[in-house]
Amino acid sequence: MTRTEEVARRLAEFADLLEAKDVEYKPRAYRRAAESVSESPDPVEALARADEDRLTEIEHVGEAIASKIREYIETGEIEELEQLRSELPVEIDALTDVEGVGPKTVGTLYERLGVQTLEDLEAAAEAGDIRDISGFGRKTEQNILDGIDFARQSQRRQLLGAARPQGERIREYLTELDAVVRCALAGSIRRWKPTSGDVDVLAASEEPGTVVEKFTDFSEAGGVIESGTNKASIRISDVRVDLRVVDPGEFGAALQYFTGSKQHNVAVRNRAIERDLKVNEYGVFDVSGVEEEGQRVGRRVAGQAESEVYEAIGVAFIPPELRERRGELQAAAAGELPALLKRADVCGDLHVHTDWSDGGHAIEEMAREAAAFGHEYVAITDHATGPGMVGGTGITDEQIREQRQEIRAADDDSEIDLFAGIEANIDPDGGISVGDEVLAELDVVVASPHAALDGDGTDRLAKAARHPSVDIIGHPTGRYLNQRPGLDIDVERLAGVAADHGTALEINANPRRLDLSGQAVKTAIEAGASVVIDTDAHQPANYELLPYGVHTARRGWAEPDDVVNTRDASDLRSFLT
Ligand code: DGT
Ligand code: CA
Ligand code: CA
Ligand code: ZN
Repeated sequence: MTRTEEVARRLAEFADLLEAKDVEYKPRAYRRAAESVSESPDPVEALARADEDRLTEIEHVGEAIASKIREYIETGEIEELEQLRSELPVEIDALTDVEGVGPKTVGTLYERLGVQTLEDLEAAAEAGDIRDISGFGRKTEQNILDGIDFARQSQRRQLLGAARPQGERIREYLTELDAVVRCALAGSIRRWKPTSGDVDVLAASEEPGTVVEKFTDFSEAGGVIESGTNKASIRISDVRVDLRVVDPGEFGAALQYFTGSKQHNVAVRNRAIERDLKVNEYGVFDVSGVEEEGQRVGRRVAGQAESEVYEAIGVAFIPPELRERRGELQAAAAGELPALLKRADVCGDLHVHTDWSDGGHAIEEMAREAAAFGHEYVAITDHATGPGMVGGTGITDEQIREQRQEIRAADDDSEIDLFAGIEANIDPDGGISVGDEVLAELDVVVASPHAALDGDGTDRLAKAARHPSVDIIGHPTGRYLNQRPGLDIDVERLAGVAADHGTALEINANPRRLDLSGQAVKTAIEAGASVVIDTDAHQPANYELLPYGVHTARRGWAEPDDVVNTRDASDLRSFLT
């Protein structure tokens, strides 16, 4: 962890502990400062050591917080934080990982029941002690128990958003080596699956020993799990990375094999067998009339390039995102694979937050950065007030009108088109948290569920999709990967309603969400609905999350026409009206 990350983490802990102690306002100030620090392009120690202290140049860092940062850099601790920790000796990160348990709950549970750890929490819930605290009740207690289970179960799989960047760094490092002819990611991260058990990397080389050695020497490696002649596994942070080194002439076959999924590979092998071919990680072999057994027997018909494997079995190349055995082989054989969406097809982002709600930056800045990112338009969609919006982060109907004026003014000065929007809440009964007249004045209305995220949500979301002003259903299930499963949805039925009412279903590109999932996207598109890929940016750096949305759309077999924000600005306006 860099110094800057350490500081950001401590400021966030500060915020949690203050909130647990029911302190007002300050938690939000610390949380915003933590976010700005983590995005700071300059390391904090450099800013602190400049001739003139430059810490307060970081957004949301005032003199009070700057002095805490300075104290940390100079002494390695922050006295006030130590004090808070001793007053509230709880494992705040572990406890707040449980869905439905926020800092305030942690504070109450410590005060009333002495809960300090996840084990304490589980014991208290199982003993039925939590239901007796006012404001909690039986249902909350049960939710906490479910949340603990879910948090534990999920800990084994990494988010794509964490695993993929690790994989990319390893791939770059290996690609630079003289001994490496080719290198690629494989396994579930190459298929852009939302979570993965490990990171699989494949390298082609004539000198596997050298490559394995360099791999286990990688500076970020936190330990070597195993190491052999042509494969090894290391740990980087919490991620397991598996490397296999193969002969360059067999790289394509190995890449096809190790990309999976296992189910897809079974289908490939079965098709091969019908054609007297044998497919394995070493190649594709014509085994007609061959009696002997072995890995490389028969006449080799493919090996070096991955595309040859598909060619050999008489089908078109199947992009990795489709290899989930959802009919891709039949489609490829019939020449009916979709012409998949590409990143360059996406023209803008329709779900973006600013400092009007819980984003960290002004409208003008989010617009400017969207232009710099290459977008043709962006919709400003801050949170409206409503249930589920903790800490008063949402804006009122009156403020929505004020903000609309500001967006229009910013649009006049902007290089790209700005749409005035809102992210409204979908209430448990499907109602929208903003007045109809106000909604009707906006260009883009994203309606999203933020609270009461259990049980079947189909009717609730379908009702929102029917609302004449709603354009997009945001992060439809409300899931947080590894944290909460979100609403159950009959996607086919919801998509039917959405299609009838010209409402798009969102693919939220945030790697914590990836909501809708690829599979749901496929169902939605087949039912006639359109999707939209949004980053839900709360800061400019979040625009970079777009690929996670694009590849999720590809996992859902999306073509450019299925995706609303592949339209240019004027075409989009006609969709929005
Ligand atoms: P993960 O890591 O759980 O997210 O999922 P994958 O798909 O990355 O699975 P992993 O890492 O166990 O193996 C990578 C690929 O290697 C897998 O997608 C297909 C191939 N593979 C591994 N073991 C087997 C096997 O026993 N049979 C077959 N057919 N393929 C395998
Ligand atoms: Ca894997
Ligand atoms: Ca693996
Ligand atoms: Zn949002």
